[in-house]
Amino acid sequence: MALPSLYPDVEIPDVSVPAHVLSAGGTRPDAPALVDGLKGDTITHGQLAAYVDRVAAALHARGLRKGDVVAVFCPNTPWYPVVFHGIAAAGCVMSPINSLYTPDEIAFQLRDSGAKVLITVSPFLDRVRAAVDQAPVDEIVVMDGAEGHPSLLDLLSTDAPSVQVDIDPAQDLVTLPYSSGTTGLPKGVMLTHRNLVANVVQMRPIMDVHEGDERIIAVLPFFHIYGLTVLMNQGLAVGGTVVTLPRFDLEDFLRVIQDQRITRAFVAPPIVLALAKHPLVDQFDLSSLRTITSGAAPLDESLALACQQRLRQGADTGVTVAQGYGMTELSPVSHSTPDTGQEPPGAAADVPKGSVGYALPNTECRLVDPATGEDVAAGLRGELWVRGPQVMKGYLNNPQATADTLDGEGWLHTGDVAVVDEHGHYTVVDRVKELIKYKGYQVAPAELEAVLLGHPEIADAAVIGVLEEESGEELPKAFVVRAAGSSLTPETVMEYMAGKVAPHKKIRFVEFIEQVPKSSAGKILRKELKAAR
Ligand code: 4UV
Repeated sequence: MALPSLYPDVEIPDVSVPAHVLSAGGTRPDAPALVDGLKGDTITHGQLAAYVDRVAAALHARGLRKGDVVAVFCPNTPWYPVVFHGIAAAGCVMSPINSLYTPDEIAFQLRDSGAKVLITVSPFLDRVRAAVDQAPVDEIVVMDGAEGHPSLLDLLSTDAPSVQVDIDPAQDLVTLPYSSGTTGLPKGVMLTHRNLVANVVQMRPIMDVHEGDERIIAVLPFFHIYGLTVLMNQGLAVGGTVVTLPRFDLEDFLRVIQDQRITRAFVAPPIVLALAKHPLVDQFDLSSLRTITSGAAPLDESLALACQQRLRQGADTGVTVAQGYGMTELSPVSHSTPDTGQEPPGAAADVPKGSVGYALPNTECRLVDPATGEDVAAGLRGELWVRGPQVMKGYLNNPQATADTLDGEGWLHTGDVAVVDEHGHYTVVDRVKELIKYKGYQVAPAELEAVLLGHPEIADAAVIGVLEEESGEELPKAFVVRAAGSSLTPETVMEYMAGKVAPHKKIRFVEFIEQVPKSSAGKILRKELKAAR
């Protein structure tokens, strides 16, 4: 049975992402849209719209057309949104690459997405060169300039005429992030203009938005869909100021909150942990914060409370620690706890701290027993299925994976297990998919297994996540079958992997086994490995 949202539906404007998100450029042209948290450089809403127009014109003049993929590989800076919206306004599709990726990982995404152009920054150029040796692109734009490459300034100073691309928001893709979904290798997640516009609009009723007075700290990366939709696009769409940090450093993070009078922080659980426990926190005035929203991995109830209590001490405004739930395939948000006063009509009870709150407007849910495909009885746990305008179009060039995740009735099978109480509060309690999450980042076991199998002395391998009690993090563990005569040690396996994959995907434990347990169809029986460890 479909459980509707408790919020009334919102209307989703039938426009492109830039048309929706950049509208503040018309109403508040002089207000700051983007601030570099470390350097202070500022782009106003008016400048942002003008720069986006130039980037779109320049890309068009270089021959890029609707549907062409442009990969972006750079840390958070005020220029990232300029580039993203420029690509989108040209009708092209932005595929964001994780800043920590190795050349092999970059090459995989360039090849799989069919990217024609790659936009990056000079400190990343060594990795880019090694990647494009394997997966060539037509052109590499180096934002801050490098010999032999066009720079962002070159794009911005084009005198090419403005472009008006005819975009069909419901069909045309705007971004192609990569996610392993419930199983297998990372796949291109096809998100349309409508998916992203819908998700920005769907968040509105759960937030007590102070129009034009929202100051959001963007420390989570824009290359992850949480950063792209929630921090960047939601923040800009309400006429707010998005303050960027290129990486997480606790002291910088606290200083920027204090100095920039940040009102909202969207973070992942490790940052909540730091806010709750780290002594540095007491040295800064964080009283401007109204809401801290945690997402991307489970947030422990007592940790959320400890963080909220600590930050409320001595502050005039009562900061709320909230939680959102999302998934790349959901653009990404389907659930969130509301700001005070933004509860659905008639809702009385406080949202429990461990909960991910209510389903957003226009979002239907089901909780299903994966074994039978039937809805579970009220109050019981089941796999969360979601249907709504934020659900992806599908996986790029992968109809089988699409059909396995998105059924014929439009339900996205999340692979997460949840319960819902009588007040409509959802709590995520488990995960039935293969995915491992490390500090909020995706780690796909199948991807690590493929890399392990590339080692000549490894005959077979399987990867699972093991919980580290203290941090609450899941750490990737490899079970390895050595080839005959191999003298591999756990250390040599870990070293080999560390050279091949991004730091968050590193194998942290290795156990040698005789045989990987598999079903008769050849599927790794991960449950058996989990039970045996
Ligand atoms: O695909 P992905 O990497 O996507 C995300 C998105 C997280 C967001 C997005 C918008 C928000 O407002 C927000 O609060 C969080 O992480 O990984 C998707 C998987 O991450 C786990 C779950 O297994 C998803 O399928 N996950 C994400 N959020 C939560 C979570 C959560 N609050 N509690 C438990 N697991």
